[in-house]
Amino acid sequence: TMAEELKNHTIIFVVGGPGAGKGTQCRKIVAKYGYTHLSTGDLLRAEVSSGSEKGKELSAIMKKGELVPLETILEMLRLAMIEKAAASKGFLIDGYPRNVKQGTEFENEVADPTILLYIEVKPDTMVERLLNRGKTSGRVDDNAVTIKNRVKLFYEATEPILDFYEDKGIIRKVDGEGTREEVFDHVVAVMDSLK
Ligand code: B4P
Repeated sequence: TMAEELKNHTIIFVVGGPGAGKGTQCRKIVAKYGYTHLSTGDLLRAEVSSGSEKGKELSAIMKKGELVPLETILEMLRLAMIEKAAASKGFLIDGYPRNVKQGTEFENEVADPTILLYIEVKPDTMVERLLNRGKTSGRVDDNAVTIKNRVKLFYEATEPILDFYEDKGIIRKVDGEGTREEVFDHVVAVMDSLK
């Protein structure tokens, strides 16, 4: 089963608001610790670039700043994890879970997460960084209207997962407000505590 296959793998959920720096910090973790980085946003954008019918539906959802259906995203993640399991010692699951249901379904169908790394930033910081990225990213969701929706949805749907995982004792919060390097110093402290 999937759970057996992943028994010796560390699984880290990387959670934070839009533009909190999840992808940025994950790339730094990969460079230093060699984990396998799976970004749900990147998986979705890859499907969109393929030009498939499904990709068109996904793009429309992302453009509004909404969440794509749970089954779609979980299946993408599961397949990517199976593909990489043999060559990997651990996974950074970046951008997932976005709500409690995504978390519980992952536990049912894949495995239990080792920790949840929570990158905490203020809403103003999210908006500022994403508007800045929007100048060059070409992403359909990096515009003022969509950003506002994404931030709102984060506080409504994603932040409440902290209560859920608090009880499990796996949350590791880091301050995401500093420079990329300052934030990474906090992340390193968490990563080093895992060994
Ligand atoms: P994501 O791709 O996850 O987008 P994100 O929240 O913008 O990413 P991130 O936090 O990684 O920001 P980054 O490091 O790039 O999701 C996009 C969409 O996909 C969602 O809205 C949703 O529609 C869909 N989706 C994704 N996962 C889903 C799921 N599980 N279920 C359903 N739908 C899902 O940083 C942002 C910017 O800030 C960059 O320009 C970066 O250079 C800059 N930055 C980073 N750290 C900085 C720092 N310390 N100081 C200054 N700038 C910094």
